[in-house]
Amino acid sequence: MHRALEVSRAILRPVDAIERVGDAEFLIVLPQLLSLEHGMLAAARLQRAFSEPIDIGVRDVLARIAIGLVLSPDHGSGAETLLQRVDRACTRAVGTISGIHTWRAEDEPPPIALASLQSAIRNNQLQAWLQPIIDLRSGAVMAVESLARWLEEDTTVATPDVFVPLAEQASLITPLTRWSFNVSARHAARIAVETGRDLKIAINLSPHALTERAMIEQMLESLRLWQIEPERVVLEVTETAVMQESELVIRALLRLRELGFGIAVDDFGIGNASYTYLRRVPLTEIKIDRSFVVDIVHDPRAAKLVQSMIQLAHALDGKVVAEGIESSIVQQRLCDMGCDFGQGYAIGWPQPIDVLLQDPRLLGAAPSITP
Ligand code: G
Ligand code: MN
Repeated sequence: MHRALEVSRAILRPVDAIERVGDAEFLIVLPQLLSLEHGMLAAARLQRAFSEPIDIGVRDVLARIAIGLVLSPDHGSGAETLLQRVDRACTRAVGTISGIHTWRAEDEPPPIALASLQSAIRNNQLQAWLQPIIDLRSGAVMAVESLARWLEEDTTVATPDVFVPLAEQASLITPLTRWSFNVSARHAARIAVETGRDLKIAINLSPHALTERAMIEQMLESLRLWQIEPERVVLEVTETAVMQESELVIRALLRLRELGFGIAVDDFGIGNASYTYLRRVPLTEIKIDRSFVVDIVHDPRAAKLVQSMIQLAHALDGKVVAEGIESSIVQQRLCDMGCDFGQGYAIGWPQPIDVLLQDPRLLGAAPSITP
């Protein structure tokens, strides 16, 4: 049994349930609590137990734990709401001295209003940040992925995983896509001027937008304006999104491929991966989802799956990009497995273009294999 489970079990009541829900994350359910104070007492006892060094066989370790508390029904009901709130409380707890935080309504971010997204697009409050993608063998930066950021006075209003679905529901996806494509093309042009290198630019596309009449023409127009060849642009589409879409999307992708664009299957492995789909989409790249990548070092099954994704991409004459590389060990392992390209926090964060342009690796200077 996990050592943390043992320590906790000794403190909890027999009716309490504890479950490991992540690498170092545990969910504890305390039924029939008399009051929130009893929950806080349990949290304080757990804190105390973990403040002693734990003997893990080879040596003693001192763990610092963060505890988030949520009380049902006072703070909400339904498993999904409770889990989401306890997760938020935990994140808050990390930044406190006691390491314990009880959920409060103020912890929830305010819901974003559609009108504000609309005006953010119109008034240029969105930015396209860039994350470097390197050749895993040489370490040289080969491409950048353009990632939308919605910022007001240097604080993030919302991340794309929140505002892109919102835009999709509200018919804002076309103006959002148009904006994203234009600004990415402009960035690519600036990189070419300032570095003298033809880096590729990867742009995330919502397939909904592709079915819009005139979208492809507008994309070509934008590339002409910035003097970028379609061959330098990789369009990233998620597999789930394409699967849900019609014949129209596949047709648009075929046309884009013919025009010279690269087509990447984004977040590969977590959607409706279907061989039918792989057979029909004219892909040039597969981007392995980070949920597989983070696990390759300690989970042999994840490693085998990643290995087979690499083989699959190569068999289809495509390249493979690993997403979410957060350590140099993972980076090295992927390189050994024959993965072509990689991106992730260990290689480079998404950054505003002005910051990215300071990165010496962009100039093709001595590539560093270990970041
Ligand atoms: O769906 P897509 O793969 O395009 O999502 C990219 C998102 O992943 C961006 O919001 C970016 O900030 C984030 N990201 C980039 N590198 C890493 C990483 O190494 N780890 C994690 N957790 N997220 C990352
Ligand atoms: Mn992407």
